[in-house]
Amino acid sequence: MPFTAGIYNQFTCTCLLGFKGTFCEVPPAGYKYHDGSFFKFYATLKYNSGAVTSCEMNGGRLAMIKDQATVDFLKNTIFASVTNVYVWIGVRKISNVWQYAPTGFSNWHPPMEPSGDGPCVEMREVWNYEWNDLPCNYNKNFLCEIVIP
Ligand SMILES: [Ca+2]
Repeated sequence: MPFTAGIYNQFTCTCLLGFKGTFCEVPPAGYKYHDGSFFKFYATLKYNSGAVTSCEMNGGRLAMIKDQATVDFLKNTIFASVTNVYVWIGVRKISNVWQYAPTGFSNWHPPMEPSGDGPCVEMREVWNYEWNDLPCNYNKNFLCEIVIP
């Protein structure tokens, strides 16, 4: 922690939604940090639209996976104690074009995905967290991300 309490008392931090502490260093409950973002797995079943709303209400979005290191973090940390995960992520097909994180990273399950089932995307534990496209009106758990500006 690069801060020392008490020597910066000439200002007050305005925290992002859900963050607390003198320096807003305390994330919302259950969120864990990796490489510029906080992630949380929600073990609640929702349609994709409901998952989007839940993430937004908590100050974030459905998670965008930007690289393999993030996949490894999720596997080893966020999903370490969860089994049989089918989880909505934020990748979407809009006007027939897949919208990825700015890195362009994708993690489709070979050889058949994306198979054209729908514009929403889940990660599947049984596929080593590779991706499946599917319709948005399934009930799934979901993964939210709060990006630190
Ligand atoms: Ca599919």
